Amino acid sequence: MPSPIRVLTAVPICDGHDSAINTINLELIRHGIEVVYLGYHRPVADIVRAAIQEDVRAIGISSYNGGHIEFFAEVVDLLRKKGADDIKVFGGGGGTITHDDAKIMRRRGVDEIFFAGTSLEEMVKFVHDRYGKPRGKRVKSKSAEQELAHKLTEIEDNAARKKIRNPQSAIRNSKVIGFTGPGGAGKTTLIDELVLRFLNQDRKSRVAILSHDPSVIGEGALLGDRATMINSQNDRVFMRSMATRGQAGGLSPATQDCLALLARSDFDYVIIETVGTGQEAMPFQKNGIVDQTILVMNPDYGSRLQLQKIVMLDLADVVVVNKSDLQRAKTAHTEIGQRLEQNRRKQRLVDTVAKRHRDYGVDRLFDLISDGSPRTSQRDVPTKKRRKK
Ligand code: B12
Ligand SMILES: Nc1nc2c(ncn2[C@@H]2O[C@H](COP(=O)(O)OP(=O)(O)OP(=O)(O)O)[C@@H](O)[C@H]2O)c(=O)[nH]1
Ligand SMILES: [Mg+2]
Repeated sequence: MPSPIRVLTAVPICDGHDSAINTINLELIRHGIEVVYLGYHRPVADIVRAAIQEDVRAIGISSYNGGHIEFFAEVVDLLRKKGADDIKVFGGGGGTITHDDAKIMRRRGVDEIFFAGTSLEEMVKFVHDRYGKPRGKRVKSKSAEQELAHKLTEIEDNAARKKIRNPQSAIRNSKVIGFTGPGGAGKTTLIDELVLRFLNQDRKSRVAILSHDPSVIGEGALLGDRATMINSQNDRVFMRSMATRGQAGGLSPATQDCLALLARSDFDYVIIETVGTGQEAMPFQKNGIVDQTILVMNPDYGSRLQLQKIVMLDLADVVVVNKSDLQRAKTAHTEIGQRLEQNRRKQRLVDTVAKRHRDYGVDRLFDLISDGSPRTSQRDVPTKKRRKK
């Protein structure tokens, strides 16, 4: 089965009209397309950076507050400048984009503009017809970032066709940190706050994030973690969103290989976020590549009995009670603390409020994971040079 088409959608800077794009995202997903949604109020540079890292076929822009001729053209021009003009641009904006405007926009490199009254079916058909054909041979990448993005696509496509996987390399440059936990516990918000600290700690450090959202084989998915990210929209951060494409357990069939590639690329830290998981999940392989696992809990997990069933509580190196601003957080801390005591392992328990800037708990968590050098992994993998600090 061919891999799903991947597109990125966004709303331009100074524009909060996201109702149209939310409707269109849903329709695209329902018809087998993977949509990386970047959110609203997004500048050109963020859109182009994300599109290149995600290696999407096209960018769909929904614009209502004017300035669309310039904005769309700037996206096309920056893609060209970055040697990424294989990524196409299309979009709409109801009655705010006139037919005359659209003519100019097409001349400046935009593939298609959809007007008020167009059926959703027509737009989905356009995406399938225009961006659904297999990609031709790819031209040489203009940047290391683009090359990495292309390789990740290759791994993902090959995993789908069950071809030989990318050989695992023993060489590592990065510390790999795995985040897992129930849906909505605040994993992405927390990662974004930690990224801010990684970037501030060392002005040269680079971070990669591999983020997962659920999907069924051959079907679409909303890859929405980027929309929650603020600090991670940064040239020193490489973020890639992956759909699980039918695999249970919170990761995708291509995760291990993509992770191995990222870990031997030029990043100080590689952070992986699983799909929101339940009681059964043990997403990270026992002898795998993840150096440290962080379980992010919501204070509202139910009762003590639920805690007994959560397997990840036995395995995580650090357990975070996020949303500790909520009423139940104190009880949650006590109950989880008692549960961890039974394990008789050196596990850490940290309370955080990820949505608050400069949160003391997030600082503490940062100290626990940024110990300067990667912990020797379970496989005793030799660590190649670390970037000079
Ligand atoms: C809903 C709406 C709002 C909602 C937004 C809710 C939300 N979260 O999106 C609210 C009430 C919050 C709002 C606020 C404002 N709005 Co308003 N809003 C609208 C309204 C009524 C509908 C837009 C819409 O969502 N349509 C539904 C979509 C699905 O249909 P469509 O627009 O016809 O689009 C079709 C195609 O173009 C295509 N399409 C659209 N986008 C894309 C993208 C892709 C990738 C593809 C493939 C296709 C596609 O899909 C549709 C298919 O039929 C329009 C007026 C109008 N009738 O268009 C004004 C309008 C866009 N708003 C306007 C204004 C001025 C504002 C405010 C500045 C008002 C104010 N003074 O505070 C604020 C700004 C908000 C902000 N932060 O940016 C103006 C813009 C004027 C301009 N550009 O010259 C408009 C045109 C109203 C007007 N006539 O003055 N607004
Ligand atoms: N009250 C409170 N809300 C928070 C906190 N951290 C995150 N949130 C909110 O919780 C919601 C979910 O946050 P995400 O970071 O998207 O959670 P997630 O675990 O990544 O979610 P999935 O990827 O969908 O599993 C958002 O609305 C956040 O603003 C916190 O410390 N306190
Ligand atoms: Mg998330």
